Amino acid sequence: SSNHTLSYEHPFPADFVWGVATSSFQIEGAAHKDGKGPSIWDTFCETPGNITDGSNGLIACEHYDRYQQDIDLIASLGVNAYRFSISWPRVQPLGSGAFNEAGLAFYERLVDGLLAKGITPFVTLNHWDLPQALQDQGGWENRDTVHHFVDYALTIFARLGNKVGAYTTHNEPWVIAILGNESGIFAPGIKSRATAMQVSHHLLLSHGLALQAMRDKGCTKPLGIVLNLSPTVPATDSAQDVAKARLEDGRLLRWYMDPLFNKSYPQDVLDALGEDAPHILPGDLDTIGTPMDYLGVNYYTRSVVSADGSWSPKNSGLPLNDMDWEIYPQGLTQLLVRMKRDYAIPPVYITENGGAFPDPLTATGVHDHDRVKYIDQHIAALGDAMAQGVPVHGYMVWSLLDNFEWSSGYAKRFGIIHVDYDTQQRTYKDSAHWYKNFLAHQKKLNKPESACTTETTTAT
Ligand code: PNW
Repeated sequence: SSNHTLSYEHPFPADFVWGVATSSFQIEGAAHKDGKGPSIWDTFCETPGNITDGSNGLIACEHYDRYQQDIDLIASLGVNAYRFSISWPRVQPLGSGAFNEAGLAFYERLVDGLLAKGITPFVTLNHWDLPQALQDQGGWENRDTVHHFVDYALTIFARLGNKVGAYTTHNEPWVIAILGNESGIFAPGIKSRATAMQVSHHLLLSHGLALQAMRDKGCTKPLGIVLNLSPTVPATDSAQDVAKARLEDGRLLRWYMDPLFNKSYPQDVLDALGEDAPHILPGDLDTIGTPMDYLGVNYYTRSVVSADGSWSPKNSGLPLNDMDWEIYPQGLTQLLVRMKRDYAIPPVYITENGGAFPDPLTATGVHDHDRVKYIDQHIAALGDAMAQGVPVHGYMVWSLLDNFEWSSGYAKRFGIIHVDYDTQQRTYKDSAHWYKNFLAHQKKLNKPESACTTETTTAT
């Protein structure tokens, strides 16, 4: 059974944000419904070989039509926050020009439905599904996209306004830039380092401009960005591995953290890029360094680097998940403590954490004890970071539902709630039961009068 007690030993503050997360393309389906335009992921799925199981986002979890049922599920967990993303081409089919009322109305219904249940909406504006029409004009490599994004952000703010608990500009700019435009394993499938780095610069620039524009229009809610981060360690202590790990840390973490917090790109990465470095206009770095209200961190695993590329997680000795990612909870503590040491960080939210595990649906449910253990250990690791003074304000599990796992299609399941893709039936996994019990226990710790022990816990 799910009898780990690690995380239960950490009393979290009463106002701590506990949530679950999803993204538009991965759950909504309804790819052509009510005027939605195509995104680069719709296009990417059409090329055989791009998605392992040949699937696409046409139906996904049918969340667009089942959103009320999903709100009820979210509420049943006892979380106080839900992180989701808005599909830009659903609200602006071509990414510029006319907006689509049906799309805007959908997200307004979703936000109102969450608020009615006391759940705070955390809205991500860009979780990768760029309108295809903008990609046809060069996508994020084209500086015009930056200004289109700001228009889109302002339209969302005009509609949802300060009802939303927090806005995120971009989810994981490293993934968009590097996996989408350097290795090309994600949409739009481009393989050019120069393009990737220009994309990363424009994502950061549009983030800063959107923050300024939204605040100018009266946004009082926390604004930030979400980065995918890991501690990056050398496979051996050879000088070559150590140097390569330093550079990869520069490309993953310092390339984003330095401009966001110190208004500069790391010189070692710029030197290594040479001709592939992005074009930066005067004033860009000031814009990118616009102060943020919070930083979102997605944490899954550590990153091990060898100069000759020979390292494999399979011989690391650590347990692996279904993606072959190492399970390394202490990496979350290490990462956060390092970030606090090296940067003047604002409040941090863990905006994604979780894992894919083989999850057979049996007659007695989905007994995903590996996921229970994973989540438990990572919440405990978060508690350890907070005990060392890292200002963490929230934690969200990836993901509410099994969903479209990008290049892996539906073959990899990250949900704490199982989805049967034939019937669209949702079923609690043991991890959902565990999370619900954990949250109820936290609530008890924070209400001493109703706690069953005589010890009292004071919320900070
Ligand atoms: C994140 N990597 O993606 C995304 O934000 C989610 O949409 C996704 O479902 C989740 O993590 C699980 O994959 C990533 O290879 C995908 O480094 C790949 C990587 C990192 C993040």
